[in-house]
Amino acid sequence: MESMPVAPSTDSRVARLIDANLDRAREGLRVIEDWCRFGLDRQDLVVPLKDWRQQLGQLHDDAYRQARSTATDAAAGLGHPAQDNRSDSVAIVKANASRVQEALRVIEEFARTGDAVLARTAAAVRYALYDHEVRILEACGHNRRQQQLADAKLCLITDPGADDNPDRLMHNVKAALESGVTLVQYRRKHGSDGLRLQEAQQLAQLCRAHNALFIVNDRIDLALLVNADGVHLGQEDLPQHEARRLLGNEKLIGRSTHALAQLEAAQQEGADYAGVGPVFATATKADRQPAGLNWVKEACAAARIPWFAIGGITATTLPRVREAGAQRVAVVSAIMASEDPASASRQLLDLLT
Ligand code: TZP
Ligand code: MG
Repeated sequence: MESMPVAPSTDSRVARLIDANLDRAREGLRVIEDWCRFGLDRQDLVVPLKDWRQQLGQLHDDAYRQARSTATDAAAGLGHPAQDNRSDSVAIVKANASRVQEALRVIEEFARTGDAVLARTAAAVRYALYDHEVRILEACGHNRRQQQLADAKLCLITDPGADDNPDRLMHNVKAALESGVTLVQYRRKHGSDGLRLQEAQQLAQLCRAHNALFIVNDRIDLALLVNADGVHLGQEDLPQHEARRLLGNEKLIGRSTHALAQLEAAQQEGADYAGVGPVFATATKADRQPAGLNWVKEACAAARIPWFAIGGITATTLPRVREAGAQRVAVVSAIMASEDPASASRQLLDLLT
């Protein structure tokens, strides 16, 4: 936007106030912008922030700067205890968005008569920032989950198997979480939705208490109902774009892949992670031919997103899967069918470090 001639207020107190709030707004925008750039790696979120910062910079007239006098500002350097509690990026984004919104509102009120262009710009940026803040906070949630997913080496899938016992389900998942498992996927192909909802709710709570990610297989509706961290979809489930529309921008979407073209499609469409299998024959998926270790090697060469080898993986077969290039694996039976799910989990985690 072209810089317009400014008619600075004849009242130096107003000029000083506008100067302070332009600084505030520009600084706050820069804090948010740098997190979008370096923390989230989201150029698309950076662009409007930079534009707003520059618009305000161009309207930051010398007349305002000349009124500046920090030395005589009675409130200079005053902090607030809340500033010390901003430990995470979400809190920093929220605090700075509020700071910018407040500063812009002050500018709007006081510039209206003396500098209509500045007042209008402040109003426009303030409104646009309300929506942009929501998008940034969604990106923060997505980014946090992606980081946590990338750190996870072992995914426990809770398929109940032949011995479908709800107590055992909870007991085994709890044992796995206590042993260091940080990613759980709820999968139930048989049974009622009432049961699914109840189990998913309990597991979501359990995972939250252990700071583990909780993903729901197949069911976006259940994932939303229990506020899960994401969904896992197969080749025959909803396409990525539609799944994303339903699920929102904060959550993870995983996709099962059985061949290279499927993995390439999944990552091109924006899946957050992939399942790669079945590596070996498995009773959990008896209908599917194993794809073997060659598929793991191929996936390893092509993957740009985190991926989990799956299918017949046990402490015995895992070393070969690792040798083929897998850094992450997903298991059902190796933990769910184990007499000692805690030590089974620890053993698998040890083999993956
Ligand atoms: N997808 C490919 S193989 C498989 C799924 C869900 C089942 C893996 O189960 P197990 O018992 O770990 O072999
Ligand atoms: Mg499915």
